[in-house]
Amino acid sequence: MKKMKFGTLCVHAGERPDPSSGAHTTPIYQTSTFVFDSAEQGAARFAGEEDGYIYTRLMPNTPTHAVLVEKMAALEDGETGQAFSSGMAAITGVAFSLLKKGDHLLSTDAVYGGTYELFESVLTRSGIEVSFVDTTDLEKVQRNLKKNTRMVFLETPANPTMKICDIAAICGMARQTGAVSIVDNTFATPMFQKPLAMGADAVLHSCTKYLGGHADLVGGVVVGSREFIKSMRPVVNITGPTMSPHEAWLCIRGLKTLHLRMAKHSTNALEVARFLEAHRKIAWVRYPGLPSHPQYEIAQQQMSGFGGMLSFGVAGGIEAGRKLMNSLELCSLAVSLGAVDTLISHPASMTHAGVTEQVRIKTGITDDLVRLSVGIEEPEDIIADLDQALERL
Ligand code: LCS
Repeated sequence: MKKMKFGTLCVHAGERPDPSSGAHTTPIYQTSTFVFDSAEQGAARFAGEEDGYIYTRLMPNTPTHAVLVEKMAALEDGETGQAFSSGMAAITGVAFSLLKKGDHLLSTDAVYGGTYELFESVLTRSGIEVSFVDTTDLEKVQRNLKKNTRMVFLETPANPTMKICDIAAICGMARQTGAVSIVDNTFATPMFQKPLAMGADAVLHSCTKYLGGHADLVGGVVVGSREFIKSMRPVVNITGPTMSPHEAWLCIRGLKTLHLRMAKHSTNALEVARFLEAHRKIAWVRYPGLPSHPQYEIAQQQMSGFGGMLSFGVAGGIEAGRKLMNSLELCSLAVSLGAVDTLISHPASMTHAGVTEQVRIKTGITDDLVRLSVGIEEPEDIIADLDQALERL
């Protein structure tokens, strides 16, 4: 059958009637272990000679997880995937599967604060060399690739600066050096950006965000080739970053409407971005769908839509920004993103508080930066809320 369109894959990929009961909707396999037919079968599964379930911590976890990763592999154009208990667990799993003492990691400089701290403190403490590079500058990327560079990590659009880097160009450079390239696709989702098709070796997500979509689960997922996912088996099985079957089920449920939600997040965010850009009390706005975005052209080339995230600065700096955040009535003052409702936060004092001021300023996470995760409410209501809060400044 011809490969189905993205929205159809969101609904159908991975789905099948449950083999044991015929249940139409994937059951939550809430079990910690699986019964073997024989001692020989148990031994064959442990030896990797036979596929099948063993124990929920061990890959491939449970049939609920299997549906989730099959759906995600279809959406990202990958072969298979692995679910994790959080986005951070997914990044940790990939990093420890690929890197050992003496290896070098090149990462986008402006990444989610947790990712920055993992790379900057946990990995370096393990004897791994890390360079944070402005990946919007291809020359800088080339200059920082070394003989021992084993992993290149890109986050694009980046949290919260919305900086965009050229995935195809950088993955090509990484390949020439013999490094594996990984893209955090949390902000764009596979609806708007397909890193594997642009040359990445693996793509990962915080499922907590748009994939789950309803701010009711914490999870992560990695998608790539069968070989890549298999290579993570020792670290995944031993360290135990298991997603719970219930979270896997919630994520499957969320993914069925990903295409509808992302379309609305995106049109809403563009309207909100235009409103903010035209407002006299707003100093600047960063949204990849606005021609004022510094990497607008790359965004046009490698993204088919621009998602629901934007950042802006209020004239009057952080004090005015705080007043704005405290005056909102519809939008919730909360971290995380990708929920159906609009969330607003202040990265310098919240998600990126663990990043030193010097690094924050250097990477563009300025004190006046306010981050907005535009929800799927009607845009007039989001704009009216922002407008009344701006009027109070
Ligand atoms: N990657 C990106 C781009 C993220 O924004 C986050 C979390 C993660 C990975 C980690 O995922 P988690 O472990 O939380 O599932 N970003 C957050 C944020 O901006 N606010 O709260 C969490």
